[in-house]
Amino acid sequence: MSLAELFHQETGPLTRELLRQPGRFGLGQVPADLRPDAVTDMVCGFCATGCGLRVHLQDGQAVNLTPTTDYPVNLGMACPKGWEALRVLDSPERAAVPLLRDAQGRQRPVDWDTALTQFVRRFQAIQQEHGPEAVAFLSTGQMVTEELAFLGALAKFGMGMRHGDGNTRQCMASAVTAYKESFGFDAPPYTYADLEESDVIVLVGSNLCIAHPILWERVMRNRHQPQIIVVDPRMTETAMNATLHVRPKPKSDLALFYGIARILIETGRVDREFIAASTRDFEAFAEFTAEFSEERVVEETGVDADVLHRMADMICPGQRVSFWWTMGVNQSHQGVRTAQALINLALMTGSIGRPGTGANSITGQCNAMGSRLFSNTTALPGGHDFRNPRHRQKIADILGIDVKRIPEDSGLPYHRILEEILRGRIRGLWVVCTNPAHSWINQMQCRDILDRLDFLVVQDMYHTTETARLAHLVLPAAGWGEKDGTFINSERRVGVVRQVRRAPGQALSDFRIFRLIAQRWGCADLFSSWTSPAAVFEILKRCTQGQPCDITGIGTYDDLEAAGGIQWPAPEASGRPERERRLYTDGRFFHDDRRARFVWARPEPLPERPGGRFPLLLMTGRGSAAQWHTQTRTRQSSVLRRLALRDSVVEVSPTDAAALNIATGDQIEVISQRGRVRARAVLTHAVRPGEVFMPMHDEGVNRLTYAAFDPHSSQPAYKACAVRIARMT
Ligand SMILES: Nc1nc2c(c(=O)[nH]1)N[C@H]1C(S)=C(S)[C@@H](COP(=O)(O)OP(=O)(O)OC[C@H]3O[C@@H](n4cnc5c(=O)[nH]c(N)nc54)[C@H](O)[C@@H]3O)O[C@H]1N2
Ligand SMILES: Nc1nc2c(c(=O)[nH]1)N[C@H]1C(S)=C(S)[C@@H](COP(=O)(O)OP(=O)(O)OC[C@H]3O[C@@H](n4cnc5c(=O)[nH]c(N)nc54)[C@H](O)[C@@H]3O)O[C@H]1N2
Ligand code: SF4
Ligand SMILES: [Mo]
Repeated sequence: MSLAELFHQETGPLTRELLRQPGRFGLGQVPADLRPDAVTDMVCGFCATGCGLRVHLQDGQAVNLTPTTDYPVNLGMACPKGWEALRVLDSPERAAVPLLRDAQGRQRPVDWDTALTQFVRRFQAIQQEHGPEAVAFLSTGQMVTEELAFLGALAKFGMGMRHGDGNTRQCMASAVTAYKESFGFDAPPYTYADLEESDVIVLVGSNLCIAHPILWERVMRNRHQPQIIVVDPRMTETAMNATLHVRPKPKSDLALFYGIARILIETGRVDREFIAASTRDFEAFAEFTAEFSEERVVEETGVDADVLHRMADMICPGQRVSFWWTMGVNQSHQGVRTAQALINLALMTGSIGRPGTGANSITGQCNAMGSRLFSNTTALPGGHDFRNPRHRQKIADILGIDVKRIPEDSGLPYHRILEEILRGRIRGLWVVCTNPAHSWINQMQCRDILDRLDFLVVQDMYHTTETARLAHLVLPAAGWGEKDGTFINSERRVGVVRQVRRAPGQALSDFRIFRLIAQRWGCADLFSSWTSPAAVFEILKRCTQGQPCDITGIGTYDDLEAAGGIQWPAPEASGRPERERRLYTDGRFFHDDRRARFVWARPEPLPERPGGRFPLLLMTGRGSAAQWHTQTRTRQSSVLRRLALRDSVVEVSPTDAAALNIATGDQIEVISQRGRVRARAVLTHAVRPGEVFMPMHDEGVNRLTYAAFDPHSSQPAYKACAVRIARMT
């Protein structure tokens, strides 16, 4: 039985119940005493699809929601998380007061005044003793743009921090680097309509049915009877619906795509005109691909020669072919080059800039794209470069600050920040809107590192997250629906979110918290114009002027709501923005010579190869459409809990299970060099002999993972480590 089947067995009765009684779970019907008197449209706060949700209000407070029917993203559809978005906000786990650890090590409620005093006193003391670099921050792709920009600016320009990174490193870093190197800017080309306009849709390392269910619905609306190629070592829900499921050995994608490139080149199925006009370095790339003979590719990937040729036949020029990738590509020791191998295929077949085409990275978190442009971690606001003096001066002028306050490089990436904590050079950490004590790779080491901090501050909606439990100070934050701002979705659409209810207890919006900290820290004068999210949106717009992501033409939040969101770029002079827009329609990219680059590298062996005592390869990823990451939010909804698997599971092939006398449902142990976790065995041909899969939502999973990183993007390679399984003794 596969995870998908088990899922249907466990959740089928509820689904039927929901269908019979649509009103009971808040799906559509509002109780008589809660008649809404107004509605407001806003964007969902879970995934980067960015669906529009219509929130029904009574006396200004949310009483219900329905998917917005005319929003260009979701066209009236929503997945279970969207439907339950309001409900997860009500929970005894919500952080409602600040908590401070006392001398006995217990977290005690304190008032905001005490919390802020401690925050400033402890962090400033660390900086005075060990230098400003001894305090760092970890940010997020899940706060509104105005907040994550405030955090980045406050920390680096106001509080003197050098190092800060985001959970987007876990997620998008490889795509960002790939786009920057290949196109000259982190600019994904597509609009979601491309899913409906393709003749051929190539999904690589993406389980769209689970992770982006509404995008899968968009695929289902495609009237061109598209061929769907799914490249995934596992038989996922998405692969089950493919025309062609290509099943390479894990992390052999590079060889596969170079092999396809060679076939296309040798048979002359490339777009010579596009290559000549819009790209560079094709000839050298073509020469390189000659190494990838059919025999070699079959050997390295385990993909049959006829499958290889069928795939090549489907993606030749003339067709509208779109390539889409997610974490099966990014979370790899060669994530950047794998993403670029797909970009190369799109470039050489001219599959870019036209409807139904593109080399398209799908992002994960609701505001990963906002974080990429405005978080002030790897890039200065508006996609500017820390190392470029002109860029530093431009941002300093717009913000009205001394350019000397702007660091001359981007600071350390996530894993290097943790290393510096281990070395004792970083001693204070401010974690905002992310839960590294569950989500970061190799928890055994991560927990040890977080334990070494002199002062750990966690700012979260819930006081029960794994990281909040370790904190010296917990700052209670408002969540989605409890504050205003904007998100940018995967297709570069800026959408608005609104406050439609009050945050519990003394919880404050992250925006308010940052303002209070600026005052207490003594740098409020730098942020005197950062008075509200709307005011910050104006500042951020100015930061984008003249950049590929120029949004100076966007008006107010109300304009965004009325337009159904607006995709960047939307420069001031461009007039009324269209509903859909794609990039590179003129074949010009963002490098100085306006040409895209072919970029490639030889495949490298897995950092931790299965063998000996650990003969199996563990893959990890999303488990169900009802579970969100570390589950702090989704476990608060009884509906979502019932739509998810009840306990930790591990998919095992029947062959491996038989050798160990394991049956479906058995509690087994999954063991790596670093740790062991207990899970229920699910016997399934969804994984092959030698491979196992576990959803990432259970806290134990990252006790197993091996901390390897892509050298160019520093993104963790979550999807491959060596394990063994054993019956419980
Ligand atoms: N329900 C739900 N939806 C979500 C999320 C969630 O937590 N829950 N999270 C959101 C976020 S932040 C993200 S980043 C996205 C992630 O969305 P996806 O990337 O689609 O999800 P994953 O399951 O992490 O990984 C996708 C697939 O990669 C495959 N894979 C593993 N190794 C390889 C390999 O070597 N090659 C190839 N080709 N494939 C491989 C896995 O088998 C898996 O099916 O989902 C977003 N949407
Ligand atoms: N093994 C394995 N590990 C993985 C992955 C994998 O595929 N396999 N995927 C990785 C990926 S792609 C990602 S994106 C990460 C996600 O990893 P995390 O970012 O750690 O996961 P979340 O559960 O989304 O954590 C977000 C936190 O922010 C809080 N929060 C939500 N909204 C707000 C707000 O408005 N303000 C504040 N202050 N707090 C808020 C939530 O309660 C939650 O605690 O996990 C990574 N980890
Ligand atoms: S698909 Fe993503 S954005 Fe749409 S409702 Fe579900 S979680 Fe929200
Ligand atoms: Mo992600």
